[in-house]
Amino acid sequence: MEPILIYGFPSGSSMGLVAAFEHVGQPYRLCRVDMLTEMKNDAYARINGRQETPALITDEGKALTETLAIAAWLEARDTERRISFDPRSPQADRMHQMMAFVNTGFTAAFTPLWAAFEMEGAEQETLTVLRQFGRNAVKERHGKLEAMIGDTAFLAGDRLTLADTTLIGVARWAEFHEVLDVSAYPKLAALRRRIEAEPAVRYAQAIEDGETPAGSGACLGQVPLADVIRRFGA
Ligand SMILES: N[C@@H](CCC(=O)N[C@@H](CS)C(=O)NCC(=O)O)C(=O)O
Repeated sequence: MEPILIYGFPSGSSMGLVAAFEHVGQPYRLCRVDMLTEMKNDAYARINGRQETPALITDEGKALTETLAIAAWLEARDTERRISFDPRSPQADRMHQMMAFVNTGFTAAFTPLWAAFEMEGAEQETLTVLRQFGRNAVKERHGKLEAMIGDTAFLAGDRLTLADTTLIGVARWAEFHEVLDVSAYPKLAALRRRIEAEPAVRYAQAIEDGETPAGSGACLGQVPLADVIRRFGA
C-alpha cells in the first residue's frame, strides 16, 4: 500500500511534511484532520496516543508519529536524494542539526502562546504571563535561528530539503500570534520567501487551504479519517 500522511489544519506544522512527500514524488495518500474538532477523542488516539498531528500510516500499515520520525522514514526512502543528502555527508549532518533545532527549541517556544490561545476561562493575569513568556521565547529562538542561517539559498544547501520543510509549517506561527516583526530577521524572512515559492510547498499550502491543486501526481488522493482509524487504529 501507499503511505498515508495524516496532516492537521489550520496552520499545522504537518504542512511541511505534505510538501516533503510531494517533493519526493513517490506515491502517497493524505488524510485531513481538523485539529480543533477531530483530534481530541479516543478514536483519534488509536492512531496517535498524544492526539496530535502529524502521523503516518506506513506502507506496512503501521502508525508512525512524531515529525522527525516521519521525516527519517521519508529520508530513508528518498533514494534519488530529492529532499535529503547521502546520510554520511556533512550536508546530511547539517540538515539533521537544523531539523532538530527547529523541531525542539524553535517549535517549543510557541507553546505558551498556543496555551493562552486555547485556554478557556483563564484569568487575564495568567494570559498576560503566558503571552509575555511566549513572546520573549519566540524572539529569542528567532534570533538564534537567524544566526544559524548560512549563505546558502536554503537551510542546508542550495535546494529544498527536510530542514526547510520542517521549518515552514511552524515559522508562520509568528504572524499568527502577532508576536514579532518578521522583517527584523532578514535572513529568515528571505529564506521563508524562497521556501514558500517552491512548487511542493505551494501545493501543500493549497491542500491545507482545502483546495484541490494538480500537484506532481504523486498524491493518489485523500482518505477519510474515519476509514484510516477503522483500518489502522490500534
Ligand atoms: N512532537 C510532535 C508535536 C506535534 C504537535 O505538537 N502537533 C500539533 C499541531 S502542529 C498538535 O497536534 N497540536 C494539538 C494539541 O496538542 O492540542 C511532533 O513533532 O510531531
